[in-house]
Amino acid sequence: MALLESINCPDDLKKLTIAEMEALAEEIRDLLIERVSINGGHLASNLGSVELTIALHHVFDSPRDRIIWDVGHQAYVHKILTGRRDLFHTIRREGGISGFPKRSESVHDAFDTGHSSTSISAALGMAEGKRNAGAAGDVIAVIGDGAMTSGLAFEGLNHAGHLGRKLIVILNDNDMSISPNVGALSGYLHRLMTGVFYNRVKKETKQILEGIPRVGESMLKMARRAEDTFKGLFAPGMLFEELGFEYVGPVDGHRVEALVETLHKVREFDWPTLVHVITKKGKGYEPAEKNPSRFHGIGPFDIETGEPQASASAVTTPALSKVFGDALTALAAQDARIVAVTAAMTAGTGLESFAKAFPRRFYDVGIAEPHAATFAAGLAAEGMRPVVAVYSTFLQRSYDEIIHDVCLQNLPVVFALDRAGIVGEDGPTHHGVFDLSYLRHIPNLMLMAPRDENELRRMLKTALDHIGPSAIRFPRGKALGPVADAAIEPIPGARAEVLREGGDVVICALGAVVKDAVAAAGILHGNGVEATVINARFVKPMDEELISGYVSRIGRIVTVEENAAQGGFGSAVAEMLIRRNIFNTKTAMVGIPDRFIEHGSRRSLLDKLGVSASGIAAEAERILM
Ligand SMILES: Cc1ncc(C[n+]2csc(CCOP(=O)(O)OP(=O)(O)O)c2C)c(N)n1
Repeated sequence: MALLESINCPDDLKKLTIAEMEALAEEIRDLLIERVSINGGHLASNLGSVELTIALHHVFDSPRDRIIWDVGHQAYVHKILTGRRDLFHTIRREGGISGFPKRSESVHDAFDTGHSSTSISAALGMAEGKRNAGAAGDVIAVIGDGAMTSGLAFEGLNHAGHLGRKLIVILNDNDMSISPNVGALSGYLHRLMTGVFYNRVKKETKQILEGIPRVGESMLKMARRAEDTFKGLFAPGMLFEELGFEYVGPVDGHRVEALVETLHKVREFDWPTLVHVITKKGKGYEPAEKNPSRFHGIGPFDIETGEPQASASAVTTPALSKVFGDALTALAAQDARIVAVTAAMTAGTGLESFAKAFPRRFYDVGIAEPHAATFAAGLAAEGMRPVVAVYSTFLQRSYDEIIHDVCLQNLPVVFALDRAGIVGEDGPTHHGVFDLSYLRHIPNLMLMAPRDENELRRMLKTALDHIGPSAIRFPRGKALGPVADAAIEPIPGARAEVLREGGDVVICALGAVVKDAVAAAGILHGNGVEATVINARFVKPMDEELISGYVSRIGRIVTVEENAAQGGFGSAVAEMLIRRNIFNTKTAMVGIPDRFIEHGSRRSLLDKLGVSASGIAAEAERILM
C-alpha cells in the first residue's frame, strides 16, 4: 500500500504519473476486497469505478468542484482518496463512516445520496446555485446506466439541456443495474458501446444518399468533407445530443490515461456534456466479475472462494423475501391473472423463482418506482392482479401514483413492501420506517403486516382476493421458522388475534415485532404484571372492536411497531380510541422516534430505540406506575 499511504487528500493525486495512478488503482482494489470481505457492502460497483474515481480527483479540484455520486454505493474509492483511508475499516459499522456520501462526514461529499437517479437534478441545482452566488467551480454528476433508466434522471437531463450551461455528467456504463440492466435505453447504450449504432447509421445514410442520383453523390462528398457536420448529424450519442448535451465517448473506464485526457478536455467545455465511460462491474476480482449481481451488495465473504462466511449463513430459515416470492409463485400457478412487477430489484425482493416460472407475467421496469405503480394500475384496469414487490424506502417515490392512479380508482394492485423497518448497515436512506405513515391515510387501501412467514403467505392471499388496493409490509431478515401451513388460506374479516390474556396492560403490536411483544409479556409476568398481547395484523381496516374492547376494560395500552411512531400504527390506535371516546387510557407508543436513524446492525439499532422485548416491557412498567 506504498502509494495509497501517501494519498491523504485529492491534491496528493495531482502529483502522480499515469503509471503511478494505475498502480494506485490496484492497491485500492486490494483494500476494497479485503475490507468488504469483512464488513460487507457494495463491492462490484466500487471495483468497477476505481480508475474513474482516481481520474476525476486527478483532474478536478474537490471540494471546490463538486462530484455527486448517484446512489452513492460506488463512493468507497472517493472516500478512501478524500481523507478517510484510515477510517475505511469502520465503513457501514455503527459509529463508523457511512456506506454512502454524507455531507456531514466530509467536505468532499457534495450531496447525500442513497436513492437512485438524483445526481443530475442535484448537480444542476448546485451549478445554478454556484452561478447565482458567483462561486467558482464545476459540478460533475456520476451516474450509472441502471440509475439512468429512471425518469428523474431524464427530467434532470431535459432541464440541463434547456438551460444549456456548463454541467458534466459522467455516465458510468457497466451494462448492469443490480441484475443485468433492462430497457430500450440499455440496448441503446450497448449499441453505442459496440459502435454498431454509429456504423449502421453511417452505412444506411451512405446508402440513402447514394440512392439519390447526382444530388446524392454530391451530398455524400459534401458530407465526407464536412466530417464534423456529418458527425454532428449522425454521431453516436444522438439521444443525448438531442437533449442538449455534447456526447463524448465511449471511453475505456479502466484506462487512466484515456480518462484523464478526456476529463481535461471536457473541463474546458462551457456547455452540458455527457461523458460515456465503459466499465466492468467487479473489475479485478474474479468472483465479482463472474457474478456481479451477487457482489453488488454482499455480506462478509471468503476472499479465496468468494463464498459467504459461515456465520453469515448460520441461520437456516429462508429470508422473508424468499417466502414471499415462493408464495407468490405458488399462488400464480393457480391464477393466471397474477403478474409481478419489480423496479430493478428482482433478487432483492425474492422474485427470481417467479421470473423463471412465469417469464411472460414478470416485469422488471428498471429503477422506476413511480412508473411501476402506474403500470400496475394499468394492468389492474385490464383485469390483471399485479403485485408490485418493492422496498419500503423506494416506494416513497410513488406516493402520488399510489393515490392518484391506484387508490382513487380502487384498482386491485398489491404492494408487497420488503425491508419495511430498520434495514441496518445501509442507514437512513434505506430504513423503511415511513410506509405505515405514508399509506394509512389513503382511502380504499387495505394495509397489513404479518407477524411471521405463515401470516405473510396468508396476507398475500388475502390481498389477492381483495377487490381493491392493498399493501403488506414486512421487515428485512430471516423467517422465524414455524411449521408452514399446508395451504395458503386468507385471513377472514380483517381480524386481529389475541395471543395472551392478562388484566394489567394491553400490548398491541403489528408485524414482526409481535414476537418481541410476546417476549415482553414474559418479562412482565416475571415481575408480577399480566399483559394481554394483541397481534393487530391490520392497520386498515383496523379490528377496532377487539382492540378498543380490551383497552376500555384494562385502561392501559402499549402499541408496538417498526415504523415512525408519528403517523404510524400507534397513532392509528390513538385516533381510534379518541374517536370512540375512550379517554381514560394510559398510553405508550413504541416505534421509531422523530429523527433519522443512523447505520448499524439492525438488532443493535432496534435495541437502542427500545423496539425490543425489554424496551416494550419497560414502557409497560412505566405506564403502570
Ligand atoms: C430509487 C431506488 N431504487 C432502487 C435502488 C436500489 N439500487 C441500488 S444500486 C441499483 C443499481 C444501480 O445500477 P447502476 O446505476 O448501473 O450502478 P452500478 O451499481 O451498476 O455501478 C439499484 C437498483 C435505489 N438505490 N434507489
